[in-house]
Amino acid sequence: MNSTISISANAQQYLDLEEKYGAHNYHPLPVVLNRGEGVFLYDVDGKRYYDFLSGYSAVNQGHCHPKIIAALVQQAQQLTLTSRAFHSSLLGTYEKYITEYFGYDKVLPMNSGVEAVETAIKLCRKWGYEIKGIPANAAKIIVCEGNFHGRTINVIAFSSDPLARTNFGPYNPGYEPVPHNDLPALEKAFQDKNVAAFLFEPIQGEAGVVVPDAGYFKGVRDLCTEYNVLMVADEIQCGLARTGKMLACDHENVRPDILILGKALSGGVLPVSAVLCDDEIMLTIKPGEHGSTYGGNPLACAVAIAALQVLKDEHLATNAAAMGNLLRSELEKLNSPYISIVRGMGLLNAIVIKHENPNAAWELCLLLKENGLLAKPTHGDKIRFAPPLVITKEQVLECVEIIDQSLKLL
Ligand code: IF1
Repeated sequence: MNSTISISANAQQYLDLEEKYGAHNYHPLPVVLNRGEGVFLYDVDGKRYYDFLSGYSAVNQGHCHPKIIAALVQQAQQLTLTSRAFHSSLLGTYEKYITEYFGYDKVLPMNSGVEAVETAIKLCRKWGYEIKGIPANAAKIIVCEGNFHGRTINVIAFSSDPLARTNFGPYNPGYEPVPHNDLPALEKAFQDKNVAAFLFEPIQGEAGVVVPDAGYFKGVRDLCTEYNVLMVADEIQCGLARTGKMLACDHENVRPDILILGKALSGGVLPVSAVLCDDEIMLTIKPGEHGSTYGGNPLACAVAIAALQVLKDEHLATNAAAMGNLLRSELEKLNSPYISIVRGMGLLNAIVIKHENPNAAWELCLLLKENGLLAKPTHGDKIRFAPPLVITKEQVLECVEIIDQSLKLL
């Protein structure tokens, strides 16, 4: 096996600009993209790739979906931002649409995913003090080991990933980790009367697509109800049809007390996130107690309505379920000596690579790139396979062929 980093002089010039003028907070694959359409990305030399990352599940509807772009362009020519100092004709319309779509009393619109997570944490604490009666400043939030909820200084306080938290201290208190997929550990943590909430990803994405045992979501729901703890589902990555249901929690017909959405809420067009919950929780935040310059802006509202409508109109959850089953079964049929595990739900999948070379996952991603498929390793030996949910059967089979050919070169 040899390193297969090949990049054109044309593309190299873009890397050089980033190297010189940009922060070095990522280590991207050596590819420079300038166009996207559906499941495909195109580099500056016109080469076409299957996108098996989907912007970390932000592009569930496919790149530059025409209906989402049309909504963006139309609204962008009319009104993009009023701030929340004034009302806009779009906000209430969007709020009605999305709360009826997911079945909650209210929504608090934000921008990035981590802003929505921070908002949910603030709601949990407010509810804890003002409704549950937790003593002032004593509220605890239970989180999962291996979590990823974003990169703000508060959220990394409860990250278990050294990369995400080392040398960013001091770390905010008030969080206690338990293993994901461990109901007895969760119930033990709930013995503390100061626990306000349990914040978790139904399926842990960054940890390498960790799918919990059947019954876990239902077990979490029952424990949260029994101990009067808010069940907070971060569905920023696993939601919005990605796992073969509109929400990952839908696989067990479980309704979180607080639902956090982001990423594909805009179809990859601009940052849009949202926190949904019922009045008892949402109305603990009073005017002036929380906000955001761009939160709920008319452009985001128009784009989010279009993005959500596409998920339903194109039955993308059903397609994700079917194509995910096909992808996993075809990958298993390869019987590659280098794949130790194939796992996932819907089109949120990962393979675990076993190879004497610790860089094998990265090397395989370079080979996949050469063969026309873009994917990225996560935590060393895992590679996420998460194409846009519009992928067809023929395209899945072509991608499996690319993966097979690349594995043989490893
Ligand atoms: C990066 C990871 C994925 C998320 C969940 C909240 C957020 C994310 C479940 C925050 C964001 C992104 C962030 C991006 C890479 C990507 C990622 F590798 F970082 F962990 F998807 F797994 N909850 N995930 O997955 O949303 O503020 O970014 O909009 O930071 O490198 P955000």
